[in-house]
Amino acid sequence: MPAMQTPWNLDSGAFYIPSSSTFVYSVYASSPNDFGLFLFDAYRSVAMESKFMLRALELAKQGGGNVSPNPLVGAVIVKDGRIIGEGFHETYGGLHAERNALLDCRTRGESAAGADIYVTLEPCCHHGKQPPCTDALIEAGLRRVYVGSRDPNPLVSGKGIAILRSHGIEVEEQILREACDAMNVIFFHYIRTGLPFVLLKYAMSLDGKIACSNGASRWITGEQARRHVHETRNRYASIMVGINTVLADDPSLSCRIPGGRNPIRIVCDSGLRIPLHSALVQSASDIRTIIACCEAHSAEKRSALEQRGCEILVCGKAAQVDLAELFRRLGEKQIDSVLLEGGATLAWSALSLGLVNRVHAYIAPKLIGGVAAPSPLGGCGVKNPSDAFRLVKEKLSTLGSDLLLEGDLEVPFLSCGQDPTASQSRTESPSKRPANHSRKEVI
Ligand code: AOF
Ligand code: ZN
Repeated sequence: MPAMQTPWNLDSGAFYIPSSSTFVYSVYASSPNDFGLFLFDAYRSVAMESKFMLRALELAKQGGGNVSPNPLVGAVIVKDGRIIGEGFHETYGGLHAERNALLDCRTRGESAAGADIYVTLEPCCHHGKQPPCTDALIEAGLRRVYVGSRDPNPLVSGKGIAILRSHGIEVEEQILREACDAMNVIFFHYIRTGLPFVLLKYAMSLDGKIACSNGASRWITGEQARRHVHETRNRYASIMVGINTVLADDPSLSCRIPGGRNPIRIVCDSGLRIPLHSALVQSASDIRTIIACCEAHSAEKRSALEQRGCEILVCGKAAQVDLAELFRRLGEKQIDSVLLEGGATLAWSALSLGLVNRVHAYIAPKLIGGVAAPSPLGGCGVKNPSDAFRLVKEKLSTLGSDLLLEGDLEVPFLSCGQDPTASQSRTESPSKRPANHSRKEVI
């Protein structure tokens, strides 16, 4: 994330007046009048609202990796300009942020009656694993609720706010909404589509190679970039690779940062070729491992894999895994996010089916060369640069001597051999799109 420009100092509560406001401030400072006072107060209250919502955002992020497929939510209770309670959604199925903040109030011996609460997501109003947060806020006698994002969950979606208002609680919406929305991009996508949010990640040399022509790939990027990947693994529910990557690299796909959490490993392996001695199968009884395959597979191999703790998911009757079906089934299993780590065939298939939402491209300042050295995307590619899949909201950062280019996909759907002029919109559900591939490699 780019450094956020804030007009205040979080620690001291002091104000920094941006240049656009200098005029207003100096008018007020040189000759205080009602207009100047009004503007200054308005400015201060916006800054205070943002300051408390920023704190709620900080709290919410602490739930990262533990609440999936629920959203990250933080809450701060404020009375007379002072924080009297804080909380966040800590674990899936556990207390919601608002109830944790109310609990914190009680622990501190404070009363939330007449206080304001800042919450990054609209309070829920339904019975799920937890009772409605709206009930808790009404019972506690909160005066005002400041909300970041609306909850797109159809069970909530505006109803939570309406219930609070109908009980005489003031509700202010869209406080730091962009930051609150961005924090829950995975939840928003999952709750709207039922499909996991897919992040395609690859590390390549400056000449676009993910390995040398002999297959050697350790390491293309440096330590900082690799650590960043492990931080991402820690936040994503699952990590997926194709069988060719398993056969070439024998990866463990674990999260190797202190206190990190391993994502569920998923291998796209149409013919169940994964070796029983591979690192993934050997550790399948410790780390959940799903092998997606086609109907035509050996019953003997399947049972050997199952005995070692692998889950077998049969997706499609054709010779290759039906990726659209696989992602739908993963969504049904409450897997809300997939970190797609290659290889090139699987990455192209997912991209061309419109299943990829975001890309993280790590670029090392190295030149590898070699016609046979692989690049991040296989498949048949587009026929014209104007048909290329485009990234939007792109951002470039440095990690040691490597670059990270990230961005979101905003693509027309193009499958191999399809007339680009007949391309479909990405807003259409991938499950309805034709899987018109002419891939030669097998995943
Ligand atoms: C909130 N505060 O901290 C969270 C909310 O099964 P449950 O009871 O945990 O409910 C999950 C749903 O509640 C989730 O899909 C989302 O709509 C909302 N999450 N709401 O007010 C919270 N985590
Ligand atoms: Zn709730």
